[in-house]
Amino acid sequence: MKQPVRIAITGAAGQISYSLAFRIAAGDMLGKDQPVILQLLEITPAMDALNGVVMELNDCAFPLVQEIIATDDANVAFKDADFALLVGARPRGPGMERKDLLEANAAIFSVQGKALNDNASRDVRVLVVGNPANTNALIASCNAPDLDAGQFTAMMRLDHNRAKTQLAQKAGKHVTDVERMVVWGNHSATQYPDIAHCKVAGTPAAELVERDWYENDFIPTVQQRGAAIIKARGASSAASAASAAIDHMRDWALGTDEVVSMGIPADGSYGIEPGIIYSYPVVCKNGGYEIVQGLEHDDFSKQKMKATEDELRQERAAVEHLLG
Ligand code: NAX
Repeated sequence: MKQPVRIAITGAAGQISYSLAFRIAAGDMLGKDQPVILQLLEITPAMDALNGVVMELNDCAFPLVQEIIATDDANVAFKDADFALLVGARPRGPGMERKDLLEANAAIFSVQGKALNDNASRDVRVLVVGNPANTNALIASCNAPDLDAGQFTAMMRLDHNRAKTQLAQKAGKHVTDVERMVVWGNHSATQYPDIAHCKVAGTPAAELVERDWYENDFIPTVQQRGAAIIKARGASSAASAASAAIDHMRDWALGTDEVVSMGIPADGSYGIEPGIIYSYPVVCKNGGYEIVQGLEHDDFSKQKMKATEDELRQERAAVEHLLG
C-alpha cells in the first residue's frame, strides 16, 4: 500500500467541492491505489455545513480515505499538504466593483499563500480555482517566497475541455479525436481558445471548420460558457469545474502525452513577459510541466493573446500593493 498523500481543499462546503472532494476520495485524481488524507478548509460561518459534508464523506466508506480534517484555520488545512486546491473565494456582491472583488480576494489569497509557505510540503502543487483565478494564484505565490513560483497554477482546464467539446461536436467527431487545443491567457471572457494548432482525427481543424464559425461562434461560445451555464442551470458550473480540477492535478502529478492548458507563471515565452499567471499550452511529465514552444501565430492570434495579457496586467496593477 502506498503512503497516503495530503490533499487540502478550500471552500470545501461550496458547490464545486461537493463534487470535487467525493471524486478525489474515490481515487479519480491520483488513482485507485493512492490513499488520501483530506484537509478541508472553510470560513467559520460555514463550519456546520462543512461538518455535514464530512458526515457524507464518511458515509461513503471510501476505501482510500485515511483521515478527514475539517478546519477554519489555514495553517491546519495546509499542514504538510502535498496538493492544495484553492476553490474558496469571495463572490462578487451587490454593488461591488471589479477592483473591490480583486482586493477582497487578494486579502484571502495572501493569507493562504503565507499559510502554504509556512506549513505545506516543500513539493506542494497548488491549483487556484477561485476567481479571479490567475491573479489569485499570483497573489498566493508572491506571499510564499520559500516555495517556487512554478508550484502555483491557475485553472484553465475547464475552458480547455469546453473548447475541445465545441470543436469535436462541430466536426462530428469525438472529444478524444481533438489534439493540441490551446487556451491562452486569463480565465475570463478575454481568454483566447486557439484552434490553429489543433487536429481532429488527424486533420487540421482549420480545414474542417469555417473561419467565420471559429471567430464568431466558437470563440465567444467558449469565452461565455460560464454565463450560459448560469443562465441554464441557475447556478455556476460545479461538477464540470470539479472534473477539470481533477484533470489538471492528475495530469500534473502523473503526466500526460496530451497538450493541455494551464495557468502558470509567464516566463517570456511567446512574448509574454514575467509578472502574471498566463495560460500556456504545456505537456506534463516527471511530475512537472513544460511549455510547448515553437507554435506560430498570425496577427489575429497575436492580437487576442495580447488582449488577454493586457487584462492580466491590469488585474495585477489593481493588487500590486498586496504582492509582498
Ligand atoms: P460556492 O460559493 O458554492 O463555494 C465557495 C465556498 O468558499 C463557500 O462555501 C465559502 O464559504 C468558501 N470560502 C469563502 N472564502 C473562503 C476562505 N477565505 N477560506 C476558505 N473557504 C472560503 O462557490 P463555487 O461554485 O464552489 O465556486 C468557487 C469558486 O470557483 C468561485 O470563485 C468561482 O467563481 C470559481 N470558479 C472558477 C472556475 C475556473 O475555471 N477557474 C470555474 C468554476 C467557478 O466559476
